[in-house]
Amino acid sequence: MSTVGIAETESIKKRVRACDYLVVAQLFLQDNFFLERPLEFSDIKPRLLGHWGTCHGINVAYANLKTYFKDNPNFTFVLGPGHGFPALQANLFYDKELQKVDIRASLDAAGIEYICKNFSWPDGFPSHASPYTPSVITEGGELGYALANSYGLALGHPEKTIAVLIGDGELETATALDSLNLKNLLAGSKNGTVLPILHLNGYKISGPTIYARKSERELHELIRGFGFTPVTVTDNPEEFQTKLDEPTDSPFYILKTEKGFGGPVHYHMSHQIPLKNPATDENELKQLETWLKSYNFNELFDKEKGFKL
Ligand SMILES: Cc1ncc(C[n+]2csc(CCOP(=O)(O)OP(=O)(O)O)c2C)c(N)n1
Repeated sequence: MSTVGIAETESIKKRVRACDYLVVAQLFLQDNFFLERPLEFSDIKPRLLGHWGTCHGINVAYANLKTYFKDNPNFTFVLGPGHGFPALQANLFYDKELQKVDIRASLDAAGIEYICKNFSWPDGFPSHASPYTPSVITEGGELGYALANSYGLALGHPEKTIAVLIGDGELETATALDSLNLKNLLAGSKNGTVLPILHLNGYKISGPTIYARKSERELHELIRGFGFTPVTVTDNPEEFQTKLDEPTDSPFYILKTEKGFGGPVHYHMSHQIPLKNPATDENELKQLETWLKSYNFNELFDKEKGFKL
């Protein structure tokens, strides 16, 4: 059984909802961040640039791992797909990490307006993780290094636990795939623990990923061949927490999500911006408003009192 109770799994669900909302708000909105009036064309950023598809899964992984390892000061979360930056930014904001380096990112209404308006904006935040992002150690655009970096962080630090989220497209890079062999090099008590998590959302940009097209048996045997034990998790926090808590020799987690889950489409078309013209197309504007409202953010956040999680 998981050491995390019902109250905490409920709070994980709420945190994921809040961060999903903050992702969509960052990608699309330049005003009306709390939907206090019907959405208008002028509320939408003139140039939409960023990635939605991977973000729900990142929010799920972040919320579950941060909750499970909350009492471990030596825990680090490493994110491979740096294009999922709006999700990383939402979580850094939520954990007040962003505020430590930028006081404008305060955990209140003004802070939410600040991060949303300035995402992918001239002189604001970039669209990908960058050296301006707290704790980022390599520029976020190039896939492949997350696992190698994680083993590097663990090297000579037995006290450390590093969970690393690797995209299923990312694992197709030679760098990421060969980095699985680092497990053998770094075995032993002098180094920390690396917990790889494959984000199996099925697509890389417009194409299916190889790992999502393998049978479960073939994928599991591949993972076992590298010396890990495959453990499948979904966005259900009760299950995720229980699996994290199960004693497993060298676990390799497989997080199964639908790419773009929660948005208007759940597949490769959701990789970047799933609605192209909400600033000019009435129908798309309505779809965006329905999407934003589906998170019921006002139930999670009060402009006066802050988050109610
Ligand atoms: C080395 C490298 N090759 C190609 C790209 C272009 N690229 C950006 S996102 C992406 C797809 C990533 O797929 P995945 O890792 O599965 O992430 P997700 O589907 O969760 O977005 C690719 C190929 C890149 N950023 N880096």
